[in-house]
Amino acid sequence: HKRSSAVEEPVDPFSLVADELSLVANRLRSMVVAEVPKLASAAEYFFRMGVEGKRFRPTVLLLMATALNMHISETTADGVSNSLSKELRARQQCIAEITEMIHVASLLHDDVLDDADTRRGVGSLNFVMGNKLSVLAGDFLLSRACVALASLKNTEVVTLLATVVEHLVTGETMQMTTSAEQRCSMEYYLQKTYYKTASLISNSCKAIALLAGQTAEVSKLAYNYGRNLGLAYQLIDDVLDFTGTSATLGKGSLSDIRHGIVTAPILFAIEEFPQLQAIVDEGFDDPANVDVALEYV
Ligand code: GRG
Repeated sequence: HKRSSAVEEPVDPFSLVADELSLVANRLRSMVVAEVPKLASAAEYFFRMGVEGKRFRPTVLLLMATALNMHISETTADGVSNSLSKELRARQQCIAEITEMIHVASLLHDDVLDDADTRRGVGSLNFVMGNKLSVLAGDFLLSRACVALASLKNTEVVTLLATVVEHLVTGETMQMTTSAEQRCSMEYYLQKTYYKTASLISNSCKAIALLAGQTAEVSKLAYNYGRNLGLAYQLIDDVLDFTGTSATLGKGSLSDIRHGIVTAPILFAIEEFPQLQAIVDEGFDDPANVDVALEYV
């Protein structure tokens, strides 16, 4: 919020880092150039202008960097420290780039697993270039992310973000292999959601804090902030799957329920209307069950 005016007007957080986001987007385009033409066009597909997505993660990370570097910029009157803070900011931008490459890699693999045909309002990469190139492009992006991560020469940060990839795979596997008992458990849903969505945001926030030389205590706060934000982000994403349209989502709605995946809106609806439980237990292969569940949600 603006503090100068008497009436506080909300500020669009994206506008605060808009210029830096363009810089990050340009750098990303140069970081994902592959040698072989087919792989090159596959890898750059979601970094093209206009299909870069919401860039939520880089935005959060750049804002986090602004907040956590305060103590450094406030004490820098001389040129030397100023160049140090510029170098720090460049390293934090690198975290934003790595995070986005890991995120896009996960989207490419996810669309293959789900056989999705649209993403970000255009054909998914698997739809346009096939499953094989999509998987390889995802692998390629992960490799480029690893190389960028290594260039930061900070083993704690490498470990954090390498572990995130394990978490993404774990969350996706949990979603694919849910037992009947786990299907309607809020605890299982939150654990899966942490792995699938919140881990990338929380651990990259922590990496921003560690690079800023923050204490373990502050780094933990950055992690907790990212964790809660990530969980909230996925909860909203799950609600939008019920309430959104192809135009607002950039892909079809009701994807979770049609894949038989039980998300928070259904879990909350069961709490309020216990009779929904029997329908959910029967499953959503029968389109009539989908319609009944939608009524309750
Ligand atoms: C290869 C890293 C890797 C992982 C494989 C497939 C898989 C394991 C994980 C899938 C994880 C996944 C897709 C989680 C969903 C996270 C999520 C909320 C995606 C949508 O994020 P937005 O809305 O997308 O920020 P945009 O398009 O705006 O970037």
